Amino acid sequence: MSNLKRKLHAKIEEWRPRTTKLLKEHGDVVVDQVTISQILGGMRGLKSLVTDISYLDPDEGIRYRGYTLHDVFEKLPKPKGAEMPYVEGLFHLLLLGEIPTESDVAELVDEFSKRRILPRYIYELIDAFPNCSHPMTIFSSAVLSLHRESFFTKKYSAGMNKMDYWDPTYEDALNMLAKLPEIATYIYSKLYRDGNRIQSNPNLDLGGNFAFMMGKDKPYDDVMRMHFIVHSDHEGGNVSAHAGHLVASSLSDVYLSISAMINGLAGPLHGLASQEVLKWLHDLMDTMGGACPTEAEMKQFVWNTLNKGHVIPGFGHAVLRKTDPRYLLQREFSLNHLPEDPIFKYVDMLYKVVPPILREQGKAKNPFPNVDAQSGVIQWHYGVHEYDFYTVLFGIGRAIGISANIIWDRALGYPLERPKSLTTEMLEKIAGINSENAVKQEEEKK
Ligand code: NMX
Ligand code: MLT
Repeated sequence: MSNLKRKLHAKIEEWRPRTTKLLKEHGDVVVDQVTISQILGGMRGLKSLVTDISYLDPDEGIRYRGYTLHDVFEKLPKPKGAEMPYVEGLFHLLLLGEIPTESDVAELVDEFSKRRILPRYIYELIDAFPNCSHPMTIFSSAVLSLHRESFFTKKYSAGMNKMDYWDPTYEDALNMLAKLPEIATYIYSKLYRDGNRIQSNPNLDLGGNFAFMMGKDKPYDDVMRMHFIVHSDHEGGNVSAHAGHLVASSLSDVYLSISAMINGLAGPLHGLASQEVLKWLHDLMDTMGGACPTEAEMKQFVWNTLNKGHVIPGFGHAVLRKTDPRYLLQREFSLNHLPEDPIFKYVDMLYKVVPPILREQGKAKNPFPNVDAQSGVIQWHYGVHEYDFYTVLFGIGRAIGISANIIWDRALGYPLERPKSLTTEMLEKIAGINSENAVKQEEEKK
């Protein structure tokens, strides 16, 4: 058994009594009340999920296991000469809540490397897609198809004690995470490089190997380490995290659950916004004939977008009420590495002009930029111009956090998720409204 798995087992044994005590002795304690606007408004702000992997404060932003992003980037071990930490170290942190040592990370780098090989049928599956397919569709299908490799599913059908569910889930998670860079870069070479594929280098860490397979030189390895780390988790209620957790709650294995997570991420209000931002910026560039717009022209473009009834991609958030620290971190990287990039200059101007406009419009609760407003610009700068691929990159990062969550879901025995739904009429009754329908039905009963 690896050190990580041994330590995880000990942590699980230590943690279980806390959940059991809460449930058995304090199960009736009221945490929150629910209003009609929450029920009709996408459950916004409803405290009804639990995760110990990360917590999102509306003003401060995300903390992974209690660490701010700044702490995470400062404390996690880095490859020699690298600016950004090992992604494998982040997985250790999310899973155990502890900053790993250099040797912890080395062990995990080795584990990932050993598990990275894809079965032949995954290449064949990817090849079978028409080239006009969206890369997220192929990505999700490839992960879904790996379901036949699941240890959890095999052990479950053979009969397994509930207390052991976490173990094959852990094995599935590591096997899947190690394969995601291979899947993603194979999709990239099929769709955008006429199938010319660069084989992986088993001596590199996940971020380094990803850059290698993309055929990119330094500092793209650091770009990807940063990218995967900042996108890995955003507490439990965002669409991708919630989709992954929900599907896993029926004891679907990691592959089925992460495929669902990817499908949630593929929507334009969630992860697809990273591609939407670049698309929108290129529309602006076309309008400007490539020239940098003045502030007044930029404002007009933003208003035109709003007046068409469209959202400004990369701005706003369901929970955050300040600029996303993930945006700021990537902005800092951009200021250091690509300050003269024309698209970065556009993004920088948007940072200034969009918030006052969204405030003036008076709809968005948070007028500030989110993670997606910056990530694509960096990819573009380093030559990844196929922006419909950006959400796949988000997906690799997010799978790291959601896998850690699913392993803990299994370890703590979280049950099938099954909230109760009501009808509109029931809500009307609760609100004291005598709707036409309610009156009619009352009359019919008489
Ligand atoms: N541009 C224009 N209108 C906006 C924006 C925006 N960027 N953000 C919010 N609004 C509108 C929103 O559409 C809603 O309008 P209506 O009342 O007509 O339905 C109103 O403001 C209130 O929305 P909020 O309560 O502020 O936001 P909500 O929690 O519903 O949605 C987002 C959050 C992130 C979906 C929303 O801000 C948005 O659509 N942003 C643009 C897309 C985006 O960047 N998504 C990525 C989010 C991060 N991620 O990676 O997932
Ligand atoms: C995320 O990273 O999941 C997004 O910022 C959306 C969210 O947290 O709701």
